[in-house]
Amino acid sequence: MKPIFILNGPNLNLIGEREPEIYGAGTLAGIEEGLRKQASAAGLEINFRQTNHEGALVDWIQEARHASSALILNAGAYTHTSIAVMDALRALSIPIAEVHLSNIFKRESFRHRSYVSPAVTGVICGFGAQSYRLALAAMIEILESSSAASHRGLHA
Ligand code: CA2
Repeated sequence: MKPIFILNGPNLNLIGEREPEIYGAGTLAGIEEGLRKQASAAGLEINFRQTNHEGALVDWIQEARHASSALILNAGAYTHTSIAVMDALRALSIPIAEVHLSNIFKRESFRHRSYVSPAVTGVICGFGAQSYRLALAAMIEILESSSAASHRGLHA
């Protein structure tokens, strides 16, 4: 099975250092470690990355088309601005989860619009680091049930 890509956008490298009341006290490295263990308990690997650059995020989403079995994406502020990220996502045919640490609908109105949501399988927000764990659990279930179905000859 190909790894599950977990891609993080701008400023997510700062969580745990600044604004803990919004994003929690945990670091991105701590989130990564927990997700790696969760995936490995299910016999799966993750490929976890963060960038502050929109083009890099687009390149990685394109890479996920062939190199990953599923994608978990926290596009950070690009969620609310990036048609390029949305277009890249629309080229994927793997399951995709949009995650946010904060409940974007409880915050400023400019955060209520997501260009990512229309291009993904599902959205989880507002549970802090647990948003990522819930998204990974959903991706693992989807992959397990589609691999079980393909073993029974139900899928191509
Ligand atoms: O809640 C989320 O996960 C967000 O994607 C986080 C983004 C924000 O722009 C989105 O609206 C919601 C921000 C990432 C972290 O930004 C920080 C800025 C200052 C200090 C610490 C983190």
